Amino acid sequence: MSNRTFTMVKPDATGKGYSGAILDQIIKAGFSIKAMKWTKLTKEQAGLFYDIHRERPFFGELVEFMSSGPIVAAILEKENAVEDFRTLIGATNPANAAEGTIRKNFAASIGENAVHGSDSDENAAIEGDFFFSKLERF
Ligand code: 3AN
Repeated sequence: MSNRTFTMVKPDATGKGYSGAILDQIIKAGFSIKAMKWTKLTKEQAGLFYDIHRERPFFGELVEFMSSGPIVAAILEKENAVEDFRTLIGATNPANAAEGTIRKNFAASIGENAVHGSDSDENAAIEGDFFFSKLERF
């Protein structure tokens, strides 16, 4: 069990002006921010980030979407961070997300689902390293 996870506020949510409300919900749920940046991925960077999904039918759509506007990338800390954050964001498809979850509150569809949350401690470390150097974490 690790105490860190990685998140992105995705382009649908930044574009609708939800970044502040989403970060507020994350902080109120007990996560603290260890690194954060506002940035925009190129298609190539989005493809590398989602490399594990390269063979999935939605890969092209995912890369187009994730490079379509700015994102907020962040490393978060809390006990049991990965699992608790997945609970906080809710199911991948917002139609199936529990009441009060971030995706229920802010996401429109399975593709444009407002936030990313790492699915394992190993991926949390890989994803955090994708965006942040050691000098950018506090
Ligand atoms: P999660 O983000 O909940 O871990 P994954 O890992 O299955 O979900 O999918 C990664 C991302 O790919 C999702 N956040 C979503 O943006 C996109 N995605 C997943 N399934 C679909 C789908 N059927 N159609 C379009 N995009 C999808």
